[in-house]
Amino acid sequence: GTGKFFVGGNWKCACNHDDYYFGIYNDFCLKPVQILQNGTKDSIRKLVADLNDSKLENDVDVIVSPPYVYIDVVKQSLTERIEISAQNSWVGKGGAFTGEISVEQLKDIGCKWVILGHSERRHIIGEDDQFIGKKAAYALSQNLKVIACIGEKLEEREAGKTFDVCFEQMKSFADSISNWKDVVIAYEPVWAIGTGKVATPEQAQEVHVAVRDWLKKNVSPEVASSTRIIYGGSVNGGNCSELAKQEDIDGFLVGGASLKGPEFATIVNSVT
Ligand code: G2H
Repeated sequence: GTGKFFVGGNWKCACNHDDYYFGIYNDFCLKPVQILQNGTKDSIRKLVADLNDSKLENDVDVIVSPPYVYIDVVKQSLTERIEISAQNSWVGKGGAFTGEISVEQLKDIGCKWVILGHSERRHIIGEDDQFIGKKAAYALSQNLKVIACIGEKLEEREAGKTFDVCFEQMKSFADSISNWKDVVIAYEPVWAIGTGKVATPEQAQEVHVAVRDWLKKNVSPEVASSTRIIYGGSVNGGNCSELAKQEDIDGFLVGGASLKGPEFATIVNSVT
């Protein structure tokens, strides 16, 4: 692998693990009764306590990404061993942008990272490549590190367009990023997200190599050999070690399975 193994927990809109896979997630978290029971101060307190109790291998960067409203309380109660990421950020300097959260504010409450270009923001919220690229440039300019997400939809994979789509998304990041040292790329095939259908280690490896090769040709050999490319999409305690063995899988971005402390620790400790 490349660099230090990197495992991020993306808590998303804080659904409970089981509902996330078996009910709510497919309706984009719109079932109010279940939502009321999950992703609350109580469930987050429990998750933080479990993470504080878990034994994490030393040689891994570990990050969690709570919903905005819980970042401050998580930052104050979570072990400093784990860094905090936001799930999104505003595209420029803060100002009159109702409902948005600025990079400056995220830095102020102790965030070190932001996830940008997640497929849920691309395909549900409608953020486009250019907007996401601008967000990355602004976050990096303020020293907020970026987890830059790419990935193809099922129909794109079936049409043989996986590489085209990923390279196009890479291009818009590359057009706005000049310093790659604070960037981690997350390859998350959309068909594998929250579906329980994980990519096979070979399927993931194939895209990771292609992305690294793209970086080599389009950015530089140095960036290609030093930038971590992590995999996301239905990673869990059972499938992580096979994936982690792949040469170009440098870590994971974990959704559903990051909502259970012990399982998340198993994934962190799958470092090879
Ligand atoms: C992909 C992933 C985390 P999950 O979105 O970013 O979610 O592990 O639930 O598929």
